[in-house]
Amino acid sequence: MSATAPNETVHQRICPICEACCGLEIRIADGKVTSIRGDASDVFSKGFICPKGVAVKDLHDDPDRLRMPLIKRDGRFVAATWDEAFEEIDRRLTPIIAAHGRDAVAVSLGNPSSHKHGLILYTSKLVKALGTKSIFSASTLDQMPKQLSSGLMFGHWLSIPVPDIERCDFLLMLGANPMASNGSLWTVPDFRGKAKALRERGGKLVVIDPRRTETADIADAHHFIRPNSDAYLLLGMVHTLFDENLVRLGRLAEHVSGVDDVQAAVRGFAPEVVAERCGIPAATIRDLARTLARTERAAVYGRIGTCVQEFGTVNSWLVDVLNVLTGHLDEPGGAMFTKAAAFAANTLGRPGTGRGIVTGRWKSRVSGAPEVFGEIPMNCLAEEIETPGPGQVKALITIASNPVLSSPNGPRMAKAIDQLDFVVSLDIYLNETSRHADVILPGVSPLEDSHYDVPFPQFSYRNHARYSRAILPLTSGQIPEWQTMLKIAAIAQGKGAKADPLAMDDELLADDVRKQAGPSADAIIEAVSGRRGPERLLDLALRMGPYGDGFGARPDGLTLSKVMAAPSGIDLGALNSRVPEVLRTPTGKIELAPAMLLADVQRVAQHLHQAPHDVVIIGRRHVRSNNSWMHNLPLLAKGPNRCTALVHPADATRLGLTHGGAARITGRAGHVIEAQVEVSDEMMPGVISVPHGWGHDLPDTQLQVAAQRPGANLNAVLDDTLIDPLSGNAVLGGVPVTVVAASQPG
Ligand SMILES: Nc1nc2c(c(=O)[nH]1)N[C@H]1C(S)=C(S)[C@@H](COP(=O)(O)OP(=O)(O)OC[C@H]3O[C@@H](n4cnc5c(=O)[nH]c(N)nc54)[C@H](O)[C@@H]3O)O[C@H]1N2
Ligand SMILES: Nc1nc2c(c(=O)[nH]1)N[C@H]1C(S)=C(S)[C@@H](COP(=O)(O)OP(=O)(O)OC[C@H]3O[C@@H](n4cnc5c(=O)[nH]c(N)nc54)[C@H](O)[C@@H]3O)O[C@H]1N2
Ligand code: SF4
Ligand SMILES: [Mo]
Repeated sequence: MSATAPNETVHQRICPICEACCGLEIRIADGKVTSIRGDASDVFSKGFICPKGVAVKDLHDDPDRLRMPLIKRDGRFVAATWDEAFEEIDRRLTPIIAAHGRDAVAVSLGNPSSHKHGLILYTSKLVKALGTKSIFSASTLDQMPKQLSSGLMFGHWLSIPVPDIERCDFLLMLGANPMASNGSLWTVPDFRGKAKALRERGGKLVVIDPRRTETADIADAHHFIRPNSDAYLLLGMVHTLFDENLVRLGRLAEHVSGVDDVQAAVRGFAPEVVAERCGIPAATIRDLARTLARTERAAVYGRIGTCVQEFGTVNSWLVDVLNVLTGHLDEPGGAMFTKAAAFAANTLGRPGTGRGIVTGRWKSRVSGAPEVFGEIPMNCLAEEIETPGPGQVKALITIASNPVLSSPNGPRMAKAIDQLDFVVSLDIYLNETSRHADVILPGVSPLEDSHYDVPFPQFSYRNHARYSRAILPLTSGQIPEWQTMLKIAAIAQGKGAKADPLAMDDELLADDVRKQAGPSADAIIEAVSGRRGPERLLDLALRMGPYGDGFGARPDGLTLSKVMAAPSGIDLGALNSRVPEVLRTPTGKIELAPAMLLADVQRVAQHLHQAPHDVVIIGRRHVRSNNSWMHNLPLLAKGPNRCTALVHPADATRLGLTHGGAARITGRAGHVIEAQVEVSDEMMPGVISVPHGWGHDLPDTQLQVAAQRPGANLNAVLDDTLIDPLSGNAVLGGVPVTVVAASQPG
């Protein structure tokens, strides 16, 4: 913090909105934000920022943002004190647990919970206190396939390699649009600048996407791909590597097992066989494989477009199979493992070996979906609520989660949530999901909260440690979200509504440290005793982490105080090779051919000759929007209608759609949405695109700005029966729909 004008102060603050984790420079005068811009001195993001970072001011000022708990009485929300809210939760939740058991309480975890340390660090404590197996999250609408494939190959769910873009000379990108999303499972602020530098040094960026995206526009080449068919392209590329003798494991040779099994598995997938299925010519598939193999510094990166598919886990696996077989995994300029300063499981325990991962420790009650990373697929939540019998979900706690708009068959989800006996939402808005709550507990404004990114430094293009202090004091009467989580945890444990969250925090911390640190536990507990809550957990994690002071063992090492003293962050250097140290597989090898994935290749083979659907729908992202919840901020809401249906000219003609007219889109379950048509050859023929997160026209919400231009909910027409059976991830792209002009009888 430093002063400029007499009453203006300047603060550094990491943006909590998306995975780019940009440093913001925020000016405050008289308790109000006067400006937000990029923090040019931030060691990691170097001044880059997008419009959503600037909109943090609108978020803080938003009159619709909740600042007091709400309790539903006789069908209407009334403002309540925190004490009343917790008493209501105790009064309603405790009998449900007693009567129906712990699994009857489901938890739905949403995207923002991974961006707030108070939420992410306390989720496991709340879940443990609840003792429920009914855990659902946005992970199964997003990246679970990548987590599963990485877990199987490298031994931990978060050991996910990222392109070393600053040294890369060929980047093949599938199903990602970082020009709009600013990167995902890859923390890479200013992707545009880094892509430009790559091309200026003679490197190439190639994009595979059913839409010619903003990222395709700055690439050297773009290839349309039939949605849901990346597995065929990737198998064709792996086949080419073996077929043309291009496999070079390099340094990794002694650390990889299963190469022969992969070779056998891809035998039936020559480029000439798969070309028609994926819509990419065989010559192009071969050429991509050759370029990848022959470029010294190259990487393949696949993101959400490759995950939200029927073969999401196979796709995610094949991306890294390509990186390994071409010698690009763990090499500079290739796909590398970040070494985070705190909270990374792949820096803990004995290096180079571990327990690996397992799935299916339990199964979902209704459709028998295997547990993955402790979760049941979000696509199973509605049926778990609807289907009677022992273990039926009777209550729901949503934490920064809006499944009514974000999960497929949203209308069914809304109806299911409505039939629950009790719902608590920890949320900042009265929106499409929290309107179903009996109690809403408001989260705090990011400006009133401190910040340290827990997951994203594990996927960053460079190693770094950055902490932000709270800039403004808590609104009077408000409580930090980590304490709210502990209050609910205490209620779930039968300690009642009056339990002291600080005392509970002390107890939980002492238990954890004693389990991990054995004889030195007391000294460690004492050493961090000056802090509470997330800060204490962070100090512990940093000091025990790979750059930490080890509580005196390495006096020059990191502590939270040191990180706090650098408001624009500490740079910990470029990515370094980490194999074998990073591995946590039982064999200590990179498992190139996990049995579960080899078996699933059979399923890919069975669908090889599947004919294209008449029209399939995919989503898209826009830089001025963020999933379902930023449409109430004036700065982002202004400008043209963004919830449009993009349609290729040939499809428009065929379907009788006109530019500016409306399309009527119907999904399998019979739900219908209407969206304004934008005719554009940026779409692949046969594919239309509507962004997700819209549909703010549901009654009883409090989103005044969003309601003026509600848009349509893409997820109303998506199909919640479509799933990647391995990871439980929802299929959100390539879903067949019927489309007619809106004026036609539907
Ligand atoms: N069709 C389709 N559907 C998709 C996707 C897609 O690409 N296509 N993408 C999927 C993906 S990747 C994701 S991650 C999910 C996201 O879906 P969700 O996980 O449901 O997350 P959001 O839509 O971001 O909604 C966030 C919720 O958190 C609340 N919130 C915001 N800030 C805070 C805060 O500081 N504290 C608290 N307590 N609450 C807060 C918001 O009001 C909102 O209710 O959507 C998925 N749905
Ligand atoms: N502005 C903005 N930024 C965001 C978000 C946001 O909503 N808005 N959401 C955040 C979240 S939660 C996430 S998870 C990340 C996601 O970050 P990204 O993965 O970069 O997400 P998208 O921009 O949706 O890009 C996915 C691309 O996949 C393409 N695609 C669809 N189907 C297929 C297919 O079958 N094969 C291939 N190869 N491509 C396909 C789509 O056309 C799209 O261009 O973005 C984050 N950042
Ligand atoms: S890209 Fe935008 S939303 Fe994402 S962290 Fe940076 S400023 Fe925030
Ligand atoms: Mo996401």
